[in-house]
Amino acid sequence: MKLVLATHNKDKCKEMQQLLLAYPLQVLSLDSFLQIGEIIEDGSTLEENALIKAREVHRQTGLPSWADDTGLEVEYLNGAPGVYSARFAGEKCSYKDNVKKLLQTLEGVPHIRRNAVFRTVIAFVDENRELTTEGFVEGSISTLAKGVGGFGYDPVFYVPELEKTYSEMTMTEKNQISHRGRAIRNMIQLLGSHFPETFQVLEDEA
Ligand code: ITT
Repeated sequence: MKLVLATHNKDKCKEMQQLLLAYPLQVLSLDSFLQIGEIIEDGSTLEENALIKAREVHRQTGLPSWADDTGLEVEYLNGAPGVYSARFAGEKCSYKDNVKKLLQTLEGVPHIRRNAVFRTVIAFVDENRELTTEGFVEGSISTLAKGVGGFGYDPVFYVPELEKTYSEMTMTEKNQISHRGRAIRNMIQLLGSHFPETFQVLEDEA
């Protein structure tokens, strides 16, 4: 079975590919479909945006498509940047710009008020179905960036259970516990009932 990852974000792509490797799939990225340019994400929720991306890539390729929309919800900011996480510091901003803006915005805010949730919605679209699943992780925004791995807000997203930021984890470690890892495993389980031969849940994953 072919599956197109409907994202222009190479970092998200790598994490998704790692978890999909175990299944008999031909995973394609948008590098194989250069005609697909930027997709306007004008939904007001992660679910709407994930579906917009998966539908558009399915429409243009005719293949089963899988999209991820992710947001960081900071309690002190009433859930911002949320669905606007990519553009928190402005259009065309870098990961660093976003992290800098977040740390500046939370300057002086005490630890107990820095709670945050990282949330991912995965959408799968083919000619017969539209499916979505979610995964989230509760953590907090650290006062300093820490670690060298990951991408985006990873250097400042602190996971209390592991006592480190996402950037202090390997990709495998992050995928085991992350918002994206959870959403992906939920989608694999759901697809198991639609495509049992392809998405059998592996023994040690169950
Ligand atoms: P696509 O829409 O092409 O998939 P995107 O980068 O715009 O790529 P999102 O809207 O889902 O993707 O992500 C919003 C931003 O949130 C993203 O640009 C990163 O800055 C950040 N982000 C997403 N997943 C993350 C993760 O696992 N760790 C840290 N930051 C993440």
